[in-house]
Amino acid sequence: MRTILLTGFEAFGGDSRNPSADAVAAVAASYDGSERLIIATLPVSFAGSALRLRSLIDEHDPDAVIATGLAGGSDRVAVERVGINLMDARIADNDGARPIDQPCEPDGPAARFATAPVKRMVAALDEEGIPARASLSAGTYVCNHVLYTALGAVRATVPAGFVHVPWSMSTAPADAPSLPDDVIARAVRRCVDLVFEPERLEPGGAIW
Ligand code: PCA
Repeated sequence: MRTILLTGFEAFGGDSRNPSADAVAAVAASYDGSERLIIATLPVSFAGSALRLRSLIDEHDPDAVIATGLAGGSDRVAVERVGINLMDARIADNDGARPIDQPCEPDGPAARFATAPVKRMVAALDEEGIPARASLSAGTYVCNHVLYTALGAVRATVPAGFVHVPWSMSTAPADAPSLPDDVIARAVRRCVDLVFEPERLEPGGAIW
């Protein structure tokens, strides 16, 4: 049996909940797949999230890692392709840290590509009628930091990736785009089920 580490984030920015943690908890509660699923809620802290993630990886030696977080204002699930070596925080994290134009890892590469099958995951969500896209930027806040950290912390053979979710209907501020809570959980579950699959070679990307 293989081990999959699946993480969500605690609330931040004055919110009382984070739909990523809700979705991860829902996936764990109903998980009937064949792998061992380890779930965790990461702190929205640059330093704290990386510490916790590294200690989870040390403790469980996962065969795959999927981290999830909220992209408030997005109307669809975004499967991230790249983590960049940059912290540039528009708001302070939950520990009060607000790095501006600092590297996540001073000696790390400029970027690390997700090793989870991004296009396959997006195609599967499309097929289920769940709005989804592949994303070329996870931002420069704690989610990007976690993606970048995870990709550097696991062995090269371990698929790792990040899924940004929109607001859920039960957490969205008035007039913000959202998806039903159960749809977000289904999207995360689908990504968990596909994490060991090979990537699909099909055209994608953006032409601006
Ligand atoms: N979203 C933030 C950090 C935690 C979360 O859920 C982000 O996109 O960086």
